[in-house]
Amino acid sequence: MNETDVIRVSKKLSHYLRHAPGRIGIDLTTDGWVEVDVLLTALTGHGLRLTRADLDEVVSRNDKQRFAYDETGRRIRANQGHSVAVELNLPMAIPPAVLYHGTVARFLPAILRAGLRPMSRHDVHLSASVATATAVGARRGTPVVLEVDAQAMADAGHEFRVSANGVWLTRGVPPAFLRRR
Ligand code: HQG
Repeated sequence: MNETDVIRVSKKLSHYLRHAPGRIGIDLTTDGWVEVDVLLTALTGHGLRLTRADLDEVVSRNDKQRFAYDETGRRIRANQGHSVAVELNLPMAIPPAVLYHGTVARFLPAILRAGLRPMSRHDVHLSASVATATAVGARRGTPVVLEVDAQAMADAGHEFRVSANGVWLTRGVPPAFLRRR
């Protein structure tokens, strides 16, 4: 598979496994899984003919490791980023002292007033590295990176989880824990 195909298939998988399983007539379990066979059949029915080997390739080559198989290898899910109701059952984790969030200047007034909110996703997405946060912000324009005092948040009882692909997740970040970098 060439890189363009991997990206094209990844985008479709992200869409179906995070946001719109109904579009291809599949159901996700409450923790986000779908049987690989069911997924491949549904994709074929919607014009995307993939073998299991193709899917393996996309899962392993995806730039952000967005997808994972369960321990049996028979089910697949998106590691994070859902808008459909799922409970990923990720364990709580102790965050690094500082985490980063990439956004753009036009959202800052609202963010500094209301804090970081999950918007259409389940959680606010935070990164352990400035570079990743910068890339996330750059999807929308000139990136602005916010520093999150994750240690103070954790001390104050806010819960953090980390997805299988290293994205830090929390339900919201009040403005008091935010600082423009
Ligand atoms: C902003 C991609 C106004 C927030 C990326 C962001 C990431 C507010 C946007 C992952 C706000 C939400 C997530 C508030 C937050 N008022 N705007 N109170 N609070 N915002 O896409 O973090 O490719 O849902 O700053 O790489 O940009 O999908 O979140 O700009 O890891 O795997 O509202 O998505 O990964 O946008 O990106 P998003 P995000 P994937």
